[in-house]
Amino acid sequence: MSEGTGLGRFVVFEGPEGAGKSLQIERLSCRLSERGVAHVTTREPGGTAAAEAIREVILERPELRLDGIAELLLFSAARRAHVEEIIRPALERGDVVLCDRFELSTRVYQGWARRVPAETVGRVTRAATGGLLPDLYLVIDVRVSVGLDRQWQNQEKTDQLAFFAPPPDRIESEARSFRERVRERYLELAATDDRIEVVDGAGAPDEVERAILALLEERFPNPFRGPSFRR
Ligand code: T5A
Repeated sequence: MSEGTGLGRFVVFEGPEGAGKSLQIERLSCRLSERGVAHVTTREPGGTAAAEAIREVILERPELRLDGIAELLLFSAARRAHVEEIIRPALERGDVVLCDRFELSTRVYQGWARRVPAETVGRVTRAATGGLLPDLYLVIDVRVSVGLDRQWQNQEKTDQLAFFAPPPDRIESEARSFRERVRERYLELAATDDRIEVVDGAGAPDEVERAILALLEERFPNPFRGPSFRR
């Protein structure tokens, strides 16, 4: 953790849509529970009532016109509430925080794909986070076509349970070239920053999970190394 007084680890899962972030967070959370490790799982945008309300505006109202700067400000407002109410208190208690997306998403989606200047993204983000950065970003990398297929399959499961399928959200409705830019940017940033590790997300869920556990055990023996993490 770059700031704060607690001993908790702050691990963020990133990657393109449909990469398998939520699934792997759920699995890691089960592993930590088995070992009695105090932890919190959360997501962006979201995690608090205010941030969930902002999420609805940003993602579920694609008819609203928002440019890259407006998106940056909204994601950042949600992040501010999330950091102050959930993430920082959890880290100060010494809990592990597993978060689905954080400021790397903003650098990639608003900064790169929406072309908001990096300096603007950096300044707004620092105001929102107070300088808090994760110990590690785990980027689950999949080809765009794989992510799209998985989202479709997920959608099919939801459709069987509901009369009306939700329409694609603001970002999901973007063209495939937007998704390609997103994926490329994650890989470029990972190549220049040791806080960012890339995990191949193409294999079966168990295989991806094993790769994530191996990486975490190596980076943070405490609290991730232990017999119950091995199958
Ligand atoms: N955003 C977010 C910004 O633009 N700026 C920001 O600052 C932030 C914080 C968030 C959107 O907001 C944007 C980025 C996003 O577009 P979201 O709904 O939270 O929207 O979207 P995602 O985070 O992309 O969530 P997804 O659910 O689409 O992707 P996940 O979580 O990566 O994938 P997951 O785990 O839900 O898996 C999808 C399906 O694939 C299966 C799962 O069971 C599920 O059905 N699956 C696998 N199948 C086969 N093999 C595997 N290895 C599998 N792993 C998962």
